[in-house]
Amino acid sequence: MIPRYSRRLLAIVAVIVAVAGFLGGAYAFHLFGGGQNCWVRPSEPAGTAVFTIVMANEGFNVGYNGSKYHAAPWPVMNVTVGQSVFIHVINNDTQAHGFQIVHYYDQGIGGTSGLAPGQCFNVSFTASQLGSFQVRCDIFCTIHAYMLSGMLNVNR
Ligand SMILES: [Cu+2]
Repeated sequence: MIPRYSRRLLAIVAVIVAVAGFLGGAYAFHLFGGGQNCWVRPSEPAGTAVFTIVMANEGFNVGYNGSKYHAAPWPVMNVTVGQSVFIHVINNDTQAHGFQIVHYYDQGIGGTSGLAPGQCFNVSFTASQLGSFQVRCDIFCTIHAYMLSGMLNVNR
């Protein structure tokens, strides 16, 4: 027969394990505040031009979608005039970055503080004006040179 004090101990351990499991699960599935998983692919209505831009600073992702390893312009987003555009921007770096599209999104993400590390943001608009528009980081960062040559082409 198990002594009473060990049964109590066992019960306490079981409660701790259950609470820890719940909290771990809740954290993993983003049940608590600030809750979105940036890596979930956005679903938008058919006909929308959907792009994902990853800001990163290591491996093959230095800059915007690996822009360090590509000739300018990069990344290039081609859309048709009048089309709805949806750009999912993810900051996978450990520093803040900006994201600005000249004419279409001059205010940038997060103003002068940019998009914080680990955060994501959706930029959406209708591409109503023809032309090529620069996509760039509009705040100070250590890899700024790799984040100035993005291009949005609004084609006929
Ligand atoms: Cu930057």
